[in-house]
Amino acid sequence: MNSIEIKNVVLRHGADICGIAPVNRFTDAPKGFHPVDIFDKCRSVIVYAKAMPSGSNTAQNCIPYTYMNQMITQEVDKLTFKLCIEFEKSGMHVVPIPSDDPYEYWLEEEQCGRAILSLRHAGYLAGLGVLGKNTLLMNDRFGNMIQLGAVLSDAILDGDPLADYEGCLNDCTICLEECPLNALDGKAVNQKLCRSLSNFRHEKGYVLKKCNTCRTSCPFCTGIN
Ligand code: B12
Ligand code: SF4
Ligand code: SF4
Repeated sequence: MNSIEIKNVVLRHGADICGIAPVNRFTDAPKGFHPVDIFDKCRSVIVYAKAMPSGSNTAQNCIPYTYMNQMITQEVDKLTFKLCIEFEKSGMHVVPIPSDDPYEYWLEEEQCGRAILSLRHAGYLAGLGVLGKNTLLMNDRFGNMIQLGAVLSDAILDGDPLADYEGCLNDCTICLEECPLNALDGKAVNQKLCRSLSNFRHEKGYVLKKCNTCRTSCPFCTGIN
């Protein structure tokens, strides 16, 4: 399959956007978190996303958004699973990247985790958007309301151009100001602070998304106009 055929397969299986990043674009990935550290024959990273319905953003209660977040994560993981089956049938060797959990890197004291591959960076390198000061990837059509997924492939494929649109306005600091925990500095998120709300542990054992303010307060939450 060539790059166009691959992207058509991904879109046909339910992704809203798809792009390809040749592995040589990942030179600045931290050691241990480069696609080749996961799959030594990786030549291309196929990155895609599903747009998340935004109605739950306006709920006064965190449960609808928590539910949507769980569902879209499962949807993207199911999509990745189906793509692996289809690509393998065509003779391609692919390695899946989970959309969220699990990952191994974990600093307990700092409450800081790191996925085997940063999907935000992979999405940027595949032309799916630009990184905002809230650290999220924003796409021109769907804003930051996208759930990312990826597979690593041994095929040498044509890369998509990087997004050429502007993301954050220079003087915009809404997400930094609106974060209730001051967890953002414009470049990274303090995970220990953020997790207390974004991954709030309810006494019944549920993990609730009690905060998504940096996402929803962004003027480009659902698209860049
Ligand atoms: C751990 C994690 C978190 C952590 C850390 C978030 C973060 N910004 O990294 C916490 C718990 C805080 C979190 C919260 C949320 N998350 Co989260 N999270 C992840 C997860 C599982 C791993 C991300 C990770 O490893 N971060 C740690 C490292 C990579 O980040 P870093 O330390 O800043 O990295 C630095 C360097 O190491 C270097 N670097 C690292 N890798 C690479 C690679 C290359 C090529 C380069 C050049 C550089 C580089 O650059 C960084 C800046 O210096 C990803 C899924 C995934 N596989 O990517 C989802 C993910 C980032 N989360 C997501 C979402 C939606 C959220 C929330 C909005 C959920 C909510 N509450 O509603 C919040 C948003 C908070 C925020 N502003 O980040 C989405 C983002 C979608 C998007 N539009 O960008 C993702 C991609 C899940 C998905 N599949 O879509 N999350
Ligand atoms: S999810 Fe909430 S706590 Fe975490 S960085 Fe965004 S606004 Fe701050
Ligand atoms: S709120 Fe403003 S600064 Fe933050 S990500 Fe959105 S555009 Fe960028």
